[in-house]
Amino acid sequence: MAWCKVVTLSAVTETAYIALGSNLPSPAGSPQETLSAALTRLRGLGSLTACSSFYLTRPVGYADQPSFLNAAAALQTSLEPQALLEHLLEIEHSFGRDRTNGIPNGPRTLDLDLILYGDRIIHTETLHLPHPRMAERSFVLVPLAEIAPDVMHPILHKTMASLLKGSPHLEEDFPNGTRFASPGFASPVCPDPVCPDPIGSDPVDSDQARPDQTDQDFIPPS
Ligand code: PH2
Ligand code: MG
Ligand code: MG
Repeated sequence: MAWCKVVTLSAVTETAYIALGSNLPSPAGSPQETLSAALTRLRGLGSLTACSSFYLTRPVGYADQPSFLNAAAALQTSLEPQALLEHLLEIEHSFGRDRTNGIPNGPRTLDLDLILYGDRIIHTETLHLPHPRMAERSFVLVPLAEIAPDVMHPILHKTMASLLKGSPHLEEDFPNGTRFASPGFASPVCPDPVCPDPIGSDPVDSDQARPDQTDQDFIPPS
């Protein structure tokens, strides 16, 4: 009699949301090429189930630097949060991220921030989930609400769409004409990302700008 043993491998997975940002050229090329290449690397950490358009955004927190390109991705992964964070830091490093320039919120080749990991609330020395500043950062909320409008913030108990609605700096951080999109690029599937021309063109109202931000700070990345 033959014995047949069936082994079912079922790793528990969770959906993590990652915010991507770049405003300096990296070994992969322009910020656009960097974000595309970073998304490809994220595919190695699980299943990339959604990625947003790329958005050109004003620098927040430290104005004297080029505009950022920002995006968000959903990653279904069996990696635990701390392990995922370490992979994200390693990817940043491989794209030339230099953490020694000492400017808080300063320019960077690649920033990969772990924003949400399911509904986990975590506070350790190296990791805070949900990301503590996500609700005040429209450069995080806009791409996130594009791919996950109904996902709940586990502490504020609001969806990404409703956090975005209440976002205080939306207009000035997103001067119109800063959304890069292509048909089929956004959620739910992630084809190989291609970034075509920006859409929209209305200029930003400079009266709306925060004191730390002026129109001349808005320099599209090459
Ligand atoms: N990241 C920061 C600080 N400021 N501003 C924009 N527009 N986009 C970013 O990704 C960003 C920022 C720190 O991580
Ligand atoms: Mg960041
Ligand atoms: Mg970061």
